[in-house]
Amino acid sequence: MSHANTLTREDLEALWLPFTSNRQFKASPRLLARASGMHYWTPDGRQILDAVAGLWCVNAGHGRREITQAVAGQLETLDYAPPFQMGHPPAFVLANELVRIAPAGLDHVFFTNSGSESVDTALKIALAYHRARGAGTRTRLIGRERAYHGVGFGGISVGGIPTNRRTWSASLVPGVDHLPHTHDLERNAFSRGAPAYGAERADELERLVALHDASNIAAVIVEPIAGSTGVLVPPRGYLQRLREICTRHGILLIFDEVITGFGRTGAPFAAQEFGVQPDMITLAKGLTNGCVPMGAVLVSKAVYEAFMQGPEGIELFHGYTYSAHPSACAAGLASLDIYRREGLLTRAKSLAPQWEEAAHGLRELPHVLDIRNYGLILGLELAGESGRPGARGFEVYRRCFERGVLVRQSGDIIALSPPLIIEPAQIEQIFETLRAVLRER
Ligand code: PXG
Repeated sequence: MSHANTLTREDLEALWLPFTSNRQFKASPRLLARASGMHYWTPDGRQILDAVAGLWCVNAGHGRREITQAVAGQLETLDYAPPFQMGHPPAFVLANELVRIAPAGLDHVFFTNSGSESVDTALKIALAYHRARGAGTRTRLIGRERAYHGVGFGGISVGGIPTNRRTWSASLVPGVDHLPHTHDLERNAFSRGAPAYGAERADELERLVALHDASNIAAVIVEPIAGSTGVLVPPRGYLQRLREICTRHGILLIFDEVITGFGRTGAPFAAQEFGVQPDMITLAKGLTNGCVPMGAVLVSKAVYEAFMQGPEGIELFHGYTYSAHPSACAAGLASLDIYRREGLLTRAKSLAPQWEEAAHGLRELPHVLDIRNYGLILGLELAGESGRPGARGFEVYRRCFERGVLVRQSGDIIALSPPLIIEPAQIEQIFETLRAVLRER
């Protein structure tokens, strides 16, 4: 094995990279060697501005000593503790800290190790909740087209990604319906913030209730802003309407805030930003600033209490070896501390006007079909090359990397979500780079 900085083609072979074109990558790999603040460095010393916070997770920027020291200290003090029928203090402290910043009424926390696990956990809680209340016929789950809820069988079932549904079609969880997505270029292209049109798409839920009867429906899960499938911002009034319909029919509403959580929209959680109260929120990513894998489900008092009314014994037959792992709890506590001290959970709000202005300045460039933004999130939709879907998006991604800016590509859509510590000059650098790359083509 060669030194990490001089990997040969052969050294690349054993690793099967996730969500990656392995053959293409191994033919021309992109490697990162270290990171600090807003930047990565490649093994040959090139500085890369991180415009995606790693993968929507490094909200306080890279290499934060407070976090690495807290994790090291925790591992030296208590490296591991079994989470079943046992506890350790940082787990309780972190749960309390999360409840403190969560929307009022979401008073309980179940820990997982990833967004995918958080989603599957929330879906299982929803089903078990109805059963605990004697409403065991409520088994149907409702997701949405173009939704990404991770890679578990539950998540890909309520998700709305055609590739998942094609590849694993016979193994998806039964009894799932999908709401239509809200993406509407015709009416909403170049919206600034929440688009004006499309709230009525929430009414599709009424249609599903009429079809199946509410007594068979357990929960609806949506990302407040869909991230992975290209940054789809909810039309004004849409989430409110979903909430009203769920409430009217006793259906639980789950917000998947794996991406929108921890300040991305300008408030701690999108639920607060949009003024809509879900029954559960799924979290991961920014929870530990990306340093240690961890996820969580925030649960309403009503849902939690329903479990506590049942017979004595284990109330929820669910959990992970690494639920509330001490190192993750330490990373979570240190991250929340930084977020609070540096005002990062609301900083996106003050930067959003500059972000929006700079983003919409790309409007007249070649191939630009849409620009959509919210908080410190951007979706830049490009016209695909004919017969080669995703090729233009990948080329823009590749060229930005060559010019020292890391962006994220989803088909022909470029997504941006920088660390929330970003400075105005770095916002300019991101958009100047995109401008130069788009002009080249
Ligand atoms: N829910 C949402 C809304 C997500 O965005 C997950 C669940 C799953 O989280 P884990 O931790 O299991 O990966 C996610 C993950 C992208 C991209 O390119 C986004 C995610 C993952 C990979 C790529 O935007 N989000």
